[in-house]
Formats: sequence, C-alpha cells, structure tokens
Amino acid sequence: LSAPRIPAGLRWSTATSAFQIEGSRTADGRGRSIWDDFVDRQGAVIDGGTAEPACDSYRRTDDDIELLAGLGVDGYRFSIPWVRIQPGGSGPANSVALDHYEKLVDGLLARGVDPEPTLYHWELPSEIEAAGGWLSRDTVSRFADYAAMVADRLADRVSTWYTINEAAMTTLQGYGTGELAPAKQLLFGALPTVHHQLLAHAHAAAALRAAGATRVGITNNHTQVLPAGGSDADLAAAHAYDLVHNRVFSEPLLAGAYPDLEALGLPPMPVQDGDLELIGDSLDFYGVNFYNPTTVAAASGDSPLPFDLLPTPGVPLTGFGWPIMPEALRDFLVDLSERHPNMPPIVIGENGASFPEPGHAVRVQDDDRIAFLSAHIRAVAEAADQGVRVEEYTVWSLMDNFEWADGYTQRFGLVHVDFESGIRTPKASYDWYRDLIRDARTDAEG
Ligand code: GCO
Repeated sequence: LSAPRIPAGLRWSTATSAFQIEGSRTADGRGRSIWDDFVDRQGAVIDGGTAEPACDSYRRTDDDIELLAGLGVDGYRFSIPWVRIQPGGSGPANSVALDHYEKLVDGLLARGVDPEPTLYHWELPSEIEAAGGWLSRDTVSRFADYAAMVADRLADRVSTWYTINEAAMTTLQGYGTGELAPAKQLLFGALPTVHHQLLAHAHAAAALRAAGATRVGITNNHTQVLPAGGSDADLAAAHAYDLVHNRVFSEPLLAGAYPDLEALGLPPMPVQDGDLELIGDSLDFYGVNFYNPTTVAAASGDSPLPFDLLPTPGVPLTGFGWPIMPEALRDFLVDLSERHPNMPPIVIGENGASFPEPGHAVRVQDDDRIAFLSAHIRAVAEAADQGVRVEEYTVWSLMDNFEWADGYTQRFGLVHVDFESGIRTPKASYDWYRDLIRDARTDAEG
C-alpha cells in the first residue's frame, strides 16, 4: 500500500467514548442515562449486549494510556459522561468521578498525549430526558452547569475540548426514527433538538473558555449526499436530505443562520434573541466525523419522509454494510469550505470502519482497515491541496467496543478486544498507524 501524502503539520489522534468502553456502569455513584435505559430494554440491542463490562476501561485506564503512548498519537479523544459527574443531571459534582478523569488526563499528559475530552457522547441523564431531554430548552442550562463543573476541574491543563458529539445522530436516529436512545419516533418533530444541542454547545464552550480552554469545538456526523439520478425529484430529495443531515447543523455554527426549512414545509427552529449570535461565534475548530456517503432518491410509495435512502452502487462495503468511498470525504470537505470560506480549521473527529473479525484474542491482520484509513487520509490530503484547512485526523476507534444498538457485532478498533477475557491485542492497523505517525513527524522535522 502506498503511503498517502500527508498535509504538513497534521495532528494524529484516535477516539473512544465512555459508554462504549468503560463498563462499571454503577461504580462511584454513576447515574442512569438514556443509554442505560436503552440497553436494559429487552431486544433493543441486537446481540443483547449491555455495555458491561465492554472494554472495562473505567478500571483499566492505565492499559489504555499504555496503548496510546505506544501508538504515539498527538491526542486522545475520549468522553466524560454527564451521569458520572452529576448522576441525575443536576446538583453538586461527584468529586470521585472528577478525580477519575483528572487521573486519566494527568496520565495522558505524562506520556505526551493531549487529552481531548468530549462532554456529551450521548449519555443524557435519564432524569433530564424525563423532563423533556433535548426537546426542552431547559436542558441547555443544565448542560452548561455540568460543563462548568468539568471545566473548573480540568480546563487549567486540558486545552482541546469537544462539546457535543454527532448532534445529527441524536436528532435523526435518537428522536426522529428511534434507532438510538432515547428511541423516540418523532420524525421532523425531532427538529427542536438541533437547536437545543447547538445552543448547549455554545454555552458549554463559553464556560470552557472562561476556565482556560483554548481550543473548543463540536463534532458532527456528516455525509456526502449523492443524488440517485438526475431527475428534478431526485435532486430535490437529495437537497432535502442534505439540509436535515448536514446543513441544519453546520450552517448555524459556520454562517450564523439556519438553512431555509420552511421551504421544505418544516417548522422553524425555536430560536430566541441572541441564540444565533452565540452559536455562530462558538468555535475554534469544526469537527467532521465521516464514515460514508449517502445515496438519496425521491420518496417512493407512502413514505412519511421526502426522500429514500438507497445503497450506493458500484463501491465496496464495510462489515457494517456501509459504502466505502474516500473521494466522498474529499468532496464533502471541499464543498463545505467553499461554502464557508472563513470557517475555522476542520478536525476529522472520527473516521474508521468495522470488518468481520474473530471474537477470541488473536492478532488480526486487518489489511482492509489499513486500506480504508490510508485512502481516507489521502482524501484529506487531496482536500488540503484544494485549500481546505484540516488540523487533525482521528481514527475511530482505539479499540473494539460496544457499538450502541449493534452491541459487540461491529469491530472498529486498532486494537482487538476479546470481550470474554478482556485481552487486548494490537492489530496490524495499530502498527501501521504508529509507523505513519512516526514517519509524518520525521518528515515534518526533516
Ligand atoms: C459517534 C459514533 C461512534 C460509533 C462510530 C461507529 O457517536 O461518535 O456513533 O460512537 O461507534 O461512529 O458507528
């Protein structure tokens, strides 16, 4: 495999999220989140997995740090769950939980890895959901309070922060179609959750900066939308899907305004005076999590939605059945930065793939993952050649973990995890990424 051309000065990272790796769901006073409620519901998770013990990372923090140090990454993106800090979503901070994350942060710093915490990777406290969750504007100030508590403890030594992970998935699949927690099926009735998440991000960002953070961003899941055909109906459907998956999230942040939703017959966002100014001036970087393009056609039959999502023809698939099309990442980045010439630098907050791999501890020769990552890094380099400012690239994931409603069926890791024994075994992709980082650094210095 040929080495991709590397944009000069690119930072290299890898990511996890707490619910997917930690286990220890009741340790140290952790409260319940919408994901505890989801996994405890019979039949909700495909293989009956409960995220317990997952990778046992709450207890094996030192092992994780060792793996990261061996990889030589610049940064480690992990999440700090709201329900560990404020078990019910309000009230005083749980200092034992803060101690835990402080220890993780200090351990990373001691090994030369920048901690890059995410404040919200989907663990909404159940009590907050019961009070309306992201449909309610009150959740904004609850989240800002929590952010301030974490910032107070850690922002003196952590500079990079992600506020909210993949607001699009929470809106579309959490509140829209019900595939993810909190499993509401409100279709476009879910749209107010966009505004409340973006506003919560903006308030949290202010709290983080007040406590000393210097590099604050949000990361969303984005997809390059491919119209299935050239008909007016397909183009209109693709435009509608692009609005609700991509632009309704990116434009308030990057242009200070929502796209025209009323033209699609959708209700306006619950915006109050001053909200858009705050949201539009909240970023040091913009995170793009990218996995695949989406092919969109005009709705057929009696679909309640104005589009149909189709398989993307003519491309290979990951183990999840996701189409592999690296040039879609390049095109997405180029389109986004052409539309927003003054946007902050882009961080690829997640990129990766799952492939079928054995469950028992074994050294995996994952050439398919190496090819996937290599091609996507090349796509980032091509986008950079076309003037896109990309600051950092992050592999999802450091290790195999609990893939939400898909349980343990999808392995995304650079490190294999045997979920029976807990044994962790670096895959071939781990060595490949380590070497790529080392060579990129040597080139940059040379
Ligand atoms: C996210 C993602 C991750 C997934 C990954 C693979 O919220 O950032 O959903 O948690 O594990 O995207 O699907």
